[in-house]
Amino acid sequence: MSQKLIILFISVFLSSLLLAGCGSATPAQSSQPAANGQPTAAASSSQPTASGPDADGDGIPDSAEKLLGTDPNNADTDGDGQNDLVDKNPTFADNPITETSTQAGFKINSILVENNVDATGGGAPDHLELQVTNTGATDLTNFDVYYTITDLTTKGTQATYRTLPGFSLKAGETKALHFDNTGAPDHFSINPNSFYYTDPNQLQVDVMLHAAGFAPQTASIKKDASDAETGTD
Ligand SMILES: [Ca+2]
Ligand SMILES: [Ca+2]
Ligand SMILES: [Ca+2]
Repeated sequence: MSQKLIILFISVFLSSLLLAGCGSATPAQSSQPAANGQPTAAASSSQPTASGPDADGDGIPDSAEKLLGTDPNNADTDGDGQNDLVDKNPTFADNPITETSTQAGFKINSILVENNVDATGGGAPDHLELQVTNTGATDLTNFDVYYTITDLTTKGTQATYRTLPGFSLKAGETKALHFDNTGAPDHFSINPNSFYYTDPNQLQVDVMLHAAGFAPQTASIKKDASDAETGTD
């Protein structure tokens, strides 16, 4: 009897241990994957909304920059010196160009916002492009640009200021100046979330180009609604 009882007690004890083990193993297993898998997955899937990738380190996740219309690759989208996170109007800069010189050192020959072509004459993706000629006898450097993009339907305007480091024009030289995100020489970055790329309405683009010590030059062009590739603008 006592042996049977002992065996019974042992078997009950072991069974209860096993049951308890199973009982605790089940939650442990469900919490283990939850700890090893779920939370990781949850963390990575919640990251884009909680913090998410922030390519330019301005404190605004890339996904939020898209919603805000700000540049995920530029901490100061409008170039006014204020970080996107603290800028009350991060897509609109006041024009800081205060040049007083009236000497015309260069001219803008043409402005394009669509129907662009590459160097071989083949079609190139739509982008803002200026063709500029140095009309003087002095090499020009220290260019900067201020451009506005206005939605002609909603009348909303985005305004950007940029210095153009590396862009220069020798006396008499003609060059194209591009605003896109190819990173090629004489190509300067543009906000991929700007009206230019996201707004299907007709847009008005106004550009002021400036070289230090010379009169700013301006050019304007309309970009067709819905990105229609019509006309020769
Ligand atoms: Ca950012
Ligand atoms: Ca940014
Ligand atoms: Ca800013």
